[in-house]
Amino acid sequence: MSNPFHEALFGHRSGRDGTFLILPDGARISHAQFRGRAAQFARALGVLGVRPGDRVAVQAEKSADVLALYAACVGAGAVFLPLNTAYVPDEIDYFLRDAEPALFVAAPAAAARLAPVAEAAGVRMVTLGTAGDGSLAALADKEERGPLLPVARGAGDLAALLYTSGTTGRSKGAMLSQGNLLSNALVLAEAWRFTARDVLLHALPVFHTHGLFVATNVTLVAGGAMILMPRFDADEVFRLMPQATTMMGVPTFYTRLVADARLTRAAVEHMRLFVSGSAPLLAQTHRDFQAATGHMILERYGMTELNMATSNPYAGERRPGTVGMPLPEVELRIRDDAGRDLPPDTPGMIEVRGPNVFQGYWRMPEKTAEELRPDGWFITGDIGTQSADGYVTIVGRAKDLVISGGFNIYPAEVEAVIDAVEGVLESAVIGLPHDDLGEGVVAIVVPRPGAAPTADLVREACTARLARFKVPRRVVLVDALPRNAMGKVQKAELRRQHAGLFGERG
Ligand code: MLC
Ligand code: AMP
Repeated sequence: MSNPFHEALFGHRSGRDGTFLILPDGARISHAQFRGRAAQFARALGVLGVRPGDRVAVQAEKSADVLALYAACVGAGAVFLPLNTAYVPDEIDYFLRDAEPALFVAAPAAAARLAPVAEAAGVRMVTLGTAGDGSLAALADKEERGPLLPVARGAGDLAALLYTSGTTGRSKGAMLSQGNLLSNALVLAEAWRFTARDVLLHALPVFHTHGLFVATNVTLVAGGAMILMPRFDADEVFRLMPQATTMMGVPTFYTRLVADARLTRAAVEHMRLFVSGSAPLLAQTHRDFQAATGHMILERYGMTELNMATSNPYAGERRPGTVGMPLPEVELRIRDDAGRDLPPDTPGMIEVRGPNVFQGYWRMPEKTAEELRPDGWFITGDIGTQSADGYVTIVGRAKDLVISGGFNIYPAEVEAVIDAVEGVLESAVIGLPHDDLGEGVVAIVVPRPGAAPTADLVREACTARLARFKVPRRVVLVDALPRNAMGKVQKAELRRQHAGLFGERG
């Protein structure tokens, strides 16, 4: 039976047995062992009643087993729905009700607090730990490791549902097909010259496009290996780097490495490629990294709905401050508000079309219609320019979005929580320059007349209902918010007024 995506990730490696995963303690898992574990999970999913097309929601800590569960979903034709490990029960509640998964996989440590959430949503819950533990791992252990006959799936079938917040508050599930993921994996592996000899230092989370699809799929189609670090930790990066050939990271990884005296030419001697994305890499960081190591970081641009859209060239000029050129098979255009194509170097809305572009938002046809044109062009919400020789530069965002350490925060969601705090009249959430995270989340809060809500109260309310990375690092109380003639809060003005709030290193 045919399942081209499964075939690309796992098929061509059959009979070969190189290493796929290197764990921080040095343990190795070969491609064949990984396929065996994935086959066990796929069979366990069948036992649990998961059918092709069903969603499998997963909020579990990074581990070899989580990746094997992802691989199992590809083979079983299930739709993988990874969730940020920082999400709190209120947030999980929304995803379970909206996606209606057949199964929810939680971390064992979170089982007690999430079981009632899953039960209320009518979703079966199992657990998966990082050391082969959890009820799902126990079920998988009982299954055969022998080769899996993958469920037949085509390019248009859904492979994953990744939530990305909306500017008006409700998170939207971006539907990614097998064809979307497959085309991007093949294009990137080729563009960045990944081979079976590569060893990727993997310090990203595996619940987002960057760590899951870009890093993992590219390594799998190339038949290479990954050093699976639980999280970014500079000491561990320097300890493990000598075994690696490549690394992918968000800009915060690179600013932290650049600030570290251990970043030298000798330390990166074995490396052939450093990739950055998910947030803007300062041209200065690019230059500092090159001065310390001799390496030009390769910056690329993408988003959940698109996978990767542009990349600086592997062999040609990697231009600092730009995100390079559209990838093969990907079309990109820059337009003004009236829908006219703009000349080179003129800022406008970036639109993208190609086999990488998602299938729409889960059960939100109106939202889909707002952003995805009938002829396939996706309106990114990013403002950019393109030079005459093709290089794209992101110069701003039309969407109200903060990117902190590579995680997206939608102000509307945080403002809704703050506005419900007793004594708060209204609020505006903005991102301000932050040396470590790129942008730090700040809440500008107007108290009700006669009330005196404290910054602590506001932060506590946010902590109870939102993942920690969304919680404002600073809360500033003001008498009124600046508004334009239409009554709209002027966030650009707020960002200007408070620009220096996070001094050195936030
Ligand atoms: C952690 N914290 C953050 C944060 N990460 N706060 C704001 N922004 C972040 N990104 C908070 C924690 O909740 C905690 O808060 C405190 O900071 C310290 O936590 P930590 O775990 O020690 O943080 P650290 O390890 O330093 O994490 C920072 C980081 C990490 C940058 C290494 O966030 C990270 O790995 N980011 C990668 C995100 C990513 O993969 N993005 C790709 C999206 S895909 P408290 O209150 O408890 O002290 C995409 C498409 C594309 O965008 O183009 O790729
Ligand atoms: P996400 O929704 O998490 O996929 O985030 C996608 C957003 O991250 C894009 O719309 C951009 O605003 C931003 N982004 C990704 N890569 C880059 C980059 N290299 N430079 C600037 N912004 C980026």
